[in-house]
Amino acid sequence: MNPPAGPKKLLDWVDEVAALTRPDTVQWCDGTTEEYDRLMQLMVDDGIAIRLNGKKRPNSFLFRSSPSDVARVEKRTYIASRTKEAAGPTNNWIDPDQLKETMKGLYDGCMRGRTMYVIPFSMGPVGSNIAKIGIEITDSPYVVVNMHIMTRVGQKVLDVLARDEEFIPTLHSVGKPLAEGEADNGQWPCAPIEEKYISHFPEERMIWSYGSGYGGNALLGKKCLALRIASVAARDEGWLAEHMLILGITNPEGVKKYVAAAFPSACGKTNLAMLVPTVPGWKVETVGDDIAWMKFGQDGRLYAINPEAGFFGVAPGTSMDSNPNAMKSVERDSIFTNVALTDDGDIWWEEIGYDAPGKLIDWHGNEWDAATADKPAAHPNARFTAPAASCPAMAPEWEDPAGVPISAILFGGRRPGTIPLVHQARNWNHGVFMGSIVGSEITSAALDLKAGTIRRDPFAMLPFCGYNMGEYFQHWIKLGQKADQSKLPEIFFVNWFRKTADGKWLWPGYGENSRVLKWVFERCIGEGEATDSPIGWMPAQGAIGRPEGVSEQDMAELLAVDREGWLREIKSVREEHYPKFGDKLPAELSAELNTLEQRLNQS
Ligand code: SAT
Ligand code: MN
Repeated sequence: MNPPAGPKKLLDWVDEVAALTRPDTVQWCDGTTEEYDRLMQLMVDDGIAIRLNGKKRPNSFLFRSSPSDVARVEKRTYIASRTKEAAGPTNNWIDPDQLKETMKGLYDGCMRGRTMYVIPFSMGPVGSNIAKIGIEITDSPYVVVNMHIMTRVGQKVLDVLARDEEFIPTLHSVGKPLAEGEADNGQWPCAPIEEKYISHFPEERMIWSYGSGYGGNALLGKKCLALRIASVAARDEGWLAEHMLILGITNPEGVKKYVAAAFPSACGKTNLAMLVPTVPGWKVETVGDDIAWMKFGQDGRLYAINPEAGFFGVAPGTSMDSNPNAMKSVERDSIFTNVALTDDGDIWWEEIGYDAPGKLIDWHGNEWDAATADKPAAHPNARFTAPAASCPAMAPEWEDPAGVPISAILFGGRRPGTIPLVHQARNWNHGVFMGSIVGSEITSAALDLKAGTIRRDPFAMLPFCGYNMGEYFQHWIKLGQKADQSKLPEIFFVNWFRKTADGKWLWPGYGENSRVLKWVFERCIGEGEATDSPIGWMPAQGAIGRPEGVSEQDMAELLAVDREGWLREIKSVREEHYPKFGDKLPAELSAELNTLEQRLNQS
């Protein structure tokens, strides 16, 4: 595709980047199938991509990244706002001028020997008033094909751009220029860790990424734009950009409600978004599995869109048992990164639901034998990229530009103790309090935190909030104050991860979580029996059906108020968590903490 006509500031920026990075050629992306096929063939020919067996996995490809480039790198992710305070206590900050200086040095000539691609993309249905347009410049064809799936790319986006000229510029390079005659030779190009930068300039609404080709470091529409930069825009414009899945739930009478839910990573967000209910007659449909952009509509209700168009899901652990809809989504037209390859040209990963069929090639490209292997065949953060349209569970209205009205918001984390299966906030501020204390218990000693401590991840936004997290809490409280109280979503705290003292799961999770969703649904329509408790509304006895294999005693434990545990929780929040936010912590949240304590002490 030739350079489009205008807008001028876009063409100027592209010229400026090309002059700095000096690619061999510049290519504008049109988002067509022809373009996708051509780039895939190019990468197959270069030995970067492997075409999978078309009979088993039609139109699908495998990539293997460098072992030094397998996940987002939070250490190298920066919020370069004008002041350190604006970035807040939980983000890495560098002065923006200094960071630009450093990065311009790295970008200088960094695309030599490569093609520079210009990708016009829309986050959200093209033309939706909640959607935003971005341009990603990248020297990675892997990024282009992933962006084809994860976002909406192409001419339609340029048409909108020609009209309102607004776009978010995002610049990406793998950071591996090629000398004359040099080629990648099948090696994943990237820069060493200390040269990687995932940088955000919130005031300018701009993203610069260098040195990594993987996931959220490189697909800049996702965490960088749709969360970090969008959260800043949302604060300024009075809406919400959240790390939340969106699902629709329909009761046997055909009434449908929408739920948004935030969980830290490794809590099964994609599984919940695509859940197959065990409760007869109920249906769950997917609107999104990772990000929600929510705006108040004219009618005072909160409407959500999924800004993405595909799934970038963790492969290991995904099976016909844990998530049949995800398995069906990756049957064709998918990209796999760092999974294992079978000898008949298909993919395999740990806990895919069947044994490795004989010898495999692992994610390093080496032979792997289940009988002798001491390391997994797929990287634990191996991913599939699949079009949302391939998922059988998609709600028909998932691309509705108006979004879907949200009735309930769930927060949750991995908490073996204290937090019950579900409880409901008394009001909006109490719900914001719940979001602010979200966290998961540290299980692996790999992190230099003691096992058993809680890694707080408020709103599951800690790595994704583009500004001061204390101000982010304030923003949530302010939106609630301004809204029509009767139209605000109900807020719930859920926990699928309770364990017994001897380490056994108390709750089966997966499809059985529909029992909790059913109660949430019923609470939203003024049904669903609840009792008042010191921590909020709890399901009345019998209000949540008991899954097979869960004893009455387990059920009672799952739905009890653990007074001692909550008092410890309060202490930990008061002494270790809230002080991080200093005077930015809203007084409303300290007040909620005190109220909770009083109610527990009176109980
Ligand atoms: O790599 S992504 O940021 O897209 C996914 C994740 O790490 O949550
Ligand atoms: Mn995520």
